[in-house]
Amino acid sequence: MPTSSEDAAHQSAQRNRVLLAASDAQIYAALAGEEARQRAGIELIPSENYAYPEVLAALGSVFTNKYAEGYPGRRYYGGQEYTDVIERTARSRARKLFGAEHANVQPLSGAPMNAAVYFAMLEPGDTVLGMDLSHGGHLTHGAPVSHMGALYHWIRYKTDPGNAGRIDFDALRELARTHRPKLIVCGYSSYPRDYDYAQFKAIADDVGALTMADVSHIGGLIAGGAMRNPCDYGFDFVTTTTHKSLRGPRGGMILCKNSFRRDIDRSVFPGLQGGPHMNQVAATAIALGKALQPEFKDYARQVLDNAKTLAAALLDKQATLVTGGTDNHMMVLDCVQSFGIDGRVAEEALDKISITCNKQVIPDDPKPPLRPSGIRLGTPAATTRGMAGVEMERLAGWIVDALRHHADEAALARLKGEVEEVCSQFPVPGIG
Ligand code: DSN
Repeated sequence: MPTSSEDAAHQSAQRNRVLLAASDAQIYAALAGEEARQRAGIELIPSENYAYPEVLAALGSVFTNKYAEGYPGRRYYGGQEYTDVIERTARSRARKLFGAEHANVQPLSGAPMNAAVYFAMLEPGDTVLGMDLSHGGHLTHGAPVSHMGALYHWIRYKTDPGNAGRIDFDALRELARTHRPKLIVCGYSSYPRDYDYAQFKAIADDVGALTMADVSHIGGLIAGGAMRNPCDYGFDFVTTTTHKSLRGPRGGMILCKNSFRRDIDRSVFPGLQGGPHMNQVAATAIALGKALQPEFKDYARQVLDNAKTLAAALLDKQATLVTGGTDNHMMVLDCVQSFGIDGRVAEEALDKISITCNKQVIPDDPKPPLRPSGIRLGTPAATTRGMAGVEMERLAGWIVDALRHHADEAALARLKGEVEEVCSQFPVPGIG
């Protein structure tokens, strides 16, 4: 029996949707189309997920109306009795989940989150060590096309093909000793392995560098206890987005030691951003609350189990995976080597069978970023829908069939039917 506040919430959500449908048919049709797309197919982009329904509710709430420059108890505008509650709650949940001394939950997303750390700790021209983009690093880890790449002197470390594509710590130590960076950044968006944070920290200590781990992809897997936590290794800064494996809103968080609290908070606001998006902060608090529940550990473990099962099944079917497999939630499939096609053709073939992935450069890719050699696959979203080992095995079969028969429209149509039939048995949180 719903309570009266549940009834009221239901009516208000329904009313808002009806209003939208009546007042802007064009946008409503796109929204309905996107819901149908998400329901019909399997999402394998490793950085995407299905937000909790409660997160969607908070994002669409009246907190979007509120300006809240400053921090709890120290705001520049009145009317903060509820915004302070949600921000304090989000910060304390983040500290508890990661074992961090301080959490700033205001970054609008991943790129400003990382920029805020750099602006807090670095002067223009300072030397930073970051992972090369094609080897798994992120744009904000010093890619030349980013403003951050231009502002600081980035030295890029790579993986070692002679060591199964793992990070080459000897070369990293050598680079650190030669260039004496002020900051060493680790973290990835396409490196399918866990990180040896102890080695990073030892190298940083050796040269007197600060340490930052950008765990945006695996924040939820760390929170769920399934992967190593850089906070346990004494990292100075840990950054994570909140919309990937954490299933929260699009946003970011910076975790740091108390000694950096003032610098980080001032760098986020007023240094880089204006008013925080309080609807996003409310949604972050909700996602962090969910991650504190015991069942979130099962989710995190299942994401990794599913990735291992999918990787093993792909390898069984003669696919080539960068590093030969995965320790985390994602894998990078070398389509040129496996199927003689580039990543764009592969992405388009999978789109046609309602499997969404993204084309992906592989280490030192000879091909350009819009026609790279690989694709990137990940399991957080499929796991959220309840898919497990059986579905992962089937997925591997569909993927390999589609890539082998990428020009055969009839074969693709048959595969699409099979994918969508299975998806119909796994509702999408928030839209059913
Ligand atoms: N776009 C995200 C990813 O896919 O990894 C990171 O910015």
